[in-house]
Amino acid sequence: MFVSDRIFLEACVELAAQGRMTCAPNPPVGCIIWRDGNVLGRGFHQRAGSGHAEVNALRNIEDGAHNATVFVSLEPCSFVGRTPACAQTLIDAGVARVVVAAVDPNPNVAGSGIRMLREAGIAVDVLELASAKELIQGFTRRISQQRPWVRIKTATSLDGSVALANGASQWITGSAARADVQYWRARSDAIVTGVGSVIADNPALTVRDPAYAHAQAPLRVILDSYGRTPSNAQVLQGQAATLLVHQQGYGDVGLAHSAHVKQVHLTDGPRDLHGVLAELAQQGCNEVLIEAGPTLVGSIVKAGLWDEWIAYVAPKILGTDSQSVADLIVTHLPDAHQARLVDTVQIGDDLRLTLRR
Ligand code: AOF
Ligand code: ZN
Repeated sequence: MFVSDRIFLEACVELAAQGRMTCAPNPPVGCIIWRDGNVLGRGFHQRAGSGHAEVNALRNIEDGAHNATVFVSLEPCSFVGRTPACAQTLIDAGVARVVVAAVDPNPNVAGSGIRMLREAGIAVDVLELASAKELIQGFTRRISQQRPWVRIKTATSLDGSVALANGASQWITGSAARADVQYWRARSDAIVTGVGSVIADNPALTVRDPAYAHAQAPLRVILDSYGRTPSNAQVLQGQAATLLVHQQGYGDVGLAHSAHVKQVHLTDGPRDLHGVLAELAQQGCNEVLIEAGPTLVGSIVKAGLWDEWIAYVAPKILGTDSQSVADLIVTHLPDAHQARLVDTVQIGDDLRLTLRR
């Protein structure tokens, strides 16, 4: 191992992030090929079904990658899927050494890519970089737990309210915070909300910032037990796909008027949050964003089904005649739902907290 291995791998992680908004359901992956002090090629995985990072990095090397060192943020795959096995491609290219930042959690790979390379006489080092694991956290959740990485987004007053008791809620946080939400929408594979929010706020749940024009439009998911989504709701319009989740026996009338709108029925309806998340995982969602009111946020917290929370906090006080961000009751302090603060940043006049469980 060399001191520079880590630096190259961190660069691979950065490269991989370029594919983050387009590569789902596949994980983002970045690859750098190096020989005799020169970077020969670099590549990232852009879209499922198209070239893997390693293949894209090899593509433009004129005299081949013989004896080269390959840095890659994820273990090279060992199976022929939509594309040929990268481990075999690297063996065929005659590379000397492969440095991997994370093992592929896909049970079809799970170490077998590394094994293939070693059996072919290639030196392989696995560094297990935290940033590389974080990069694929959604993919890992889906592949190993059959549910996506669940990220809650809320915008509250300083005292944790999302609205006044009379329902007035628009623009608690400022325009910079609202613009920042576009990033989290763009990197999500689905945006989930409840029908109550659809009726009250009529959100479009789309990515509109031109900076993310290249992003795959996230699936809009409405938890709507009894089919109450108004037929003229914004979430049913536009190019982005929408999924309505109903209870068995409800919600069939008059909504499936567009090729972009699909309906799914769960036996216990959307209150079966495990069922909802399993359905989204089934549809290839690695990361989902919950943009919902207190009822849904409360249910997710009570069920312990969130991974990350992006909390925008405005320096405003709404007082007691207002609605808490999460509809739940805690009677004993030790029973409080505990989160871990991982990042804080000021965005415009507001604060953005990133929390993990
Ligand atoms: C790699 N390099 O750049 C990526 C990998 O359906 P396929 O053929 O595209 O294969 C997808 C699987 O390949 C995916 O589930 C994951 O295990 C691995 N992703 N592997 O060697 C890459 N994106
Ligand atoms: Zn591959």
